[in-house]
Amino acid sequence: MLFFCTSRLFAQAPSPYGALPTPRQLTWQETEMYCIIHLSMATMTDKEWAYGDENPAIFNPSNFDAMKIVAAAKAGGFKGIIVVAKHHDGFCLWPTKTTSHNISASPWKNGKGDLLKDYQEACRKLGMKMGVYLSPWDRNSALYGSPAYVSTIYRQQLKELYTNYGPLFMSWHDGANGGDGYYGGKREVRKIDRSTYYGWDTTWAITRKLQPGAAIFGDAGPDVRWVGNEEGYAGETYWATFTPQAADGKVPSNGNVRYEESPTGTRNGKYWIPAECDVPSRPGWFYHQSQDGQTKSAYKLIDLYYKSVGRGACLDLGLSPDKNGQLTQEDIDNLRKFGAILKQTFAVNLAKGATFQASNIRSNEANKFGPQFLTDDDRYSYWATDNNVATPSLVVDLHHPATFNVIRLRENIKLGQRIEGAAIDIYQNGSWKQIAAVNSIGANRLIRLPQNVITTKVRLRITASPVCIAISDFGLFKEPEHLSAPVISRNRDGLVDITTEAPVSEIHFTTNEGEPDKNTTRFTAPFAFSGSGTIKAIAIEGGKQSEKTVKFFGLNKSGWTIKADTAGNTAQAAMRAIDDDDHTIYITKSSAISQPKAITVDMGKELTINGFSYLPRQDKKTEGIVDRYKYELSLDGVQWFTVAAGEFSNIAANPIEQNIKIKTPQKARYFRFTALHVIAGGPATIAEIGVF
Ligand code: FUL
Repeated sequence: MLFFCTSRLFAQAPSPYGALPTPRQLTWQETEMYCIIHLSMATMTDKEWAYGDENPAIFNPSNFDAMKIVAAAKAGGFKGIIVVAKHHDGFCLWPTKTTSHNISASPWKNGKGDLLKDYQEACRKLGMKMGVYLSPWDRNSALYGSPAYVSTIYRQQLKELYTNYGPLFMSWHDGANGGDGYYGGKREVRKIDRSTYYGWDTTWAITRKLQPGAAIFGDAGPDVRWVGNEEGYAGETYWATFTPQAADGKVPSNGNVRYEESPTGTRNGKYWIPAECDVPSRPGWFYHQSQDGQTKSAYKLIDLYYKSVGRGACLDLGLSPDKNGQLTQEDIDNLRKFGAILKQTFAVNLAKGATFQASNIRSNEANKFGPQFLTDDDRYSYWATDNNVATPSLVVDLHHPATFNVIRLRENIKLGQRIEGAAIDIYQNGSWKQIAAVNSIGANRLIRLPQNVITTKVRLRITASPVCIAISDFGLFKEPEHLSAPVISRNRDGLVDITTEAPVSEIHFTTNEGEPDKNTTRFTAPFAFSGSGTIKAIAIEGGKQSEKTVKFFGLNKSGWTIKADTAGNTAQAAMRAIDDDDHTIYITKSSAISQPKAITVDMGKELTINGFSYLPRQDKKTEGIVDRYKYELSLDGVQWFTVAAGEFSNIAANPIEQNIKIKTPQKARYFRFTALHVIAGGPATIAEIGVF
């Protein structure tokens, strides 16, 4: 009798460990993948951020069909969408009562249209979730910067969205805040204090009341944190727990976080705030015709999937309808292909039907805590060990040789994120051989091996955990075979090389915008290409063809010299800006803080210039990144004419190469790039500057 009681006592579930997810966060976690859709004023003006002074008359996406866009996302395996209802320019895509700067002032459907309604309807019909993005920064509003903006406009807009367009699974609040804008005609710079201005606690209380199921996204949470980059990946080791730290030592709020810690999170962090990995499917968030052909390929998306969802975060992929309101065929095809690859990969769990032998089962109660729960497709039923067994192992006997390259592990996160180390072994030639190791598991861990392995037995070893374990899933999968796309590179002498991961029988390419296939030029040795243009290549092996690689090159920089550096730095240091090496950074002298920070280049001969490129530093730091510029040309280095000036929008969060076309091509031998404003003050930084 006594024995019976004790075993009943032991049979209790393990105590939860650390911060825990709320039911709302669990639902969000299970969503795994959704798309954020940017179609607004910036689409019409071909910018990444519109300024706020746009005339609603230019907004007319005449072929917009929400069903088509939502269906394309669904075909990609995405389970929801987030609609950008208002971007930084302040134009509202629904007929709001808060401002006349909204869709009813546009010619679209004669001012009777409502994009949000259309999306809501499409989501309902297609069984997709919907969320909203409402930019706190509003470059149109005259009131922006005053308390009245927050209370009578921003919160009011949220109330309209929450009341009329639910049910919402997310409320998305981005961190880009304050700066220059139209502001009702004032055209000035408005700064706000990110930690106090928006009064987020009051705002979020509205969200909780009107849309209790919506997970709130912000740089520091409260439900979902930004992963700290717009490249679509979480840290290789990833914790859903997070203790946000403010950059300035104050209490962190939305837009005020030390982003260095965001990809990884905080082991034993104070709160459960998992990360969302947001990444545009094209280089920018908005559609730009000049970026056609640069959509991330299906296999590039697959790579990001493993680095986001596969590390325990969620993936938020940006879709960018064009001026007519349509996704390009290329974007639609990519989504479909991506969805098909995922479906095929995860169709069969090769571990189903295997015999599991665990080194320990909690209180010996296999029916309650045994490893059979690992393959039942329930994220919360689990194998657990006794309280004093934190590093158990599990032998999975597949009974026959199986081929796979993906291993899936999940913890029952209702009991927290517990495990700190795990290794996978396979049985080969009579002994165990380790093939992978990770430091975190969490909601979902996909280990993608570089090659298939074949084995009859797999062993999971938990190598570190502060407490007993609660694992809910073990899966083995095989990705469909595919050929990796080639890599195209050019050296400083203008020689182009095209390489592949593994040897292939043929590589074909084009240099004239044409599409490569087995009939276009075959690559046999590096070739000279010093002009500006796009090279596209494919690999062919055993009847299989790879995805194509597309690489754009500016004019070759050999022979270029630094003419003068008005920031007073040495020419040698400034060469880093034109050394064709993305990893070296030129930093102008800090003594030049108040002066314009410029770099002047002599290209050695007169050339026709169509535009220029600026690559910001690629080392994950934002100091000195130029966000307002002037670009001048000269034939003799004495007389200068300005051919472009403007803003590099969103360059801090998405530091991709900025390609600026000048209105009419010009002849010049010299160019001067001036930083009119840099992020975080101080000197300007340049990874590369080029012309095309
Ligand atoms: C950022 C914005 O500044 C970008 O334009 C984009 O909307 C991205 C999703 O969020 O904060």
